[in-house]
This record gives sequence, structure tokens and C-alpha cells, in this order.
Amino acid sequence: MRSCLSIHFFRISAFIVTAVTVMLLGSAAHAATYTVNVGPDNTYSPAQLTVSPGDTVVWEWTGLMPHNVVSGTGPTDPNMGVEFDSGIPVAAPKTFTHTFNSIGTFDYFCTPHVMFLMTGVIDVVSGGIAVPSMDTWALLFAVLLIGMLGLFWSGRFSKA
Ligand SMILES: [Cu+2]
Repeated sequence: MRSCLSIHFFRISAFIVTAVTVMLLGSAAHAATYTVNVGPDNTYSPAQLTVSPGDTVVWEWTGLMPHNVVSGTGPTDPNMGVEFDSGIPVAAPKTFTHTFNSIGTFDYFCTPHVMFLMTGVIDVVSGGIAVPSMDTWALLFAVLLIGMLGLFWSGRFSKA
């Protein structure tokens, strides 16, 4: 009975280590998608977002007020709408998607409500590959060690 339990415990710990490792590697390899709410009031939420190159931002309209998402600092910005532009202001439901491939600070605003400070910013920073912290590795090692001890004990008891 005891050896069965130990082998079972080892299998569970090995599974946990494998699952966590796959999750860590997966999160490092795949680009992320973020959502910014447009409205319901004259706000973007969150107004500031930090992403990594290759990440995608989905703006999701939430209210009855017509809004849009236009890159630039405002109507006087000569580069207004160059990076991205969701089009004419509309009410929900609508989504607008943009993938940020280059590093930089990307201001954007709502054409009819920029005067009410309806502005947002996407900061694209080079995060590199997400390296797990030492704590994570220590935890994984501890789980594996406990599992191996369980296997060792199961071996002792099966011989006895
Ligand atoms: Cu607006």
C-alpha cells in the first residue's frame, strides 16, 4: 500500500514539474493579447499598457457613446493615424486590433473626446524571454526532489 502511494506521489510531482515547465516555456514563446476597454465614459481602460514586441492589443467598445482609437498625441499631431486608426467614431459593439511589432511609445486618442482627455498610451518595451525567477526553479527542484524521495522509499518498501 505504501509503495503504491509513493509511486503515485512521484508521478504526481513529475507531472507538476512537467506541466509548470511547459507553461513557463509556452509563456516565453508566445505573444500575448491585451484588452483595452473603450468607454463607457470618455476613457480608455487601462489608459496605459506595457507590452512586448509581437503582442496584440484588442480595443473593445463598451458603451453607447461613439469613440475611436487613433494613434498620435492629438489632432495636431502630423503623424496622427499613421500607426493605427480604428476609423470613424462608433458605439459598441466594436473591436479594433493592432499588433505592436516595434519598440516605442505609442500614444493614441479618441477624435471627438481628446478635448476631454480621452487618451491612452501603449509602451512597447523589450522584455526579452521571460526567465523564471530563482524561486520558481527552487520550487520545481523541491517538488522533483520530494517525488524522487518518494520513489526511493517505495523501492525500499517493495524490497522489504
Ligand atoms: Cu471618445
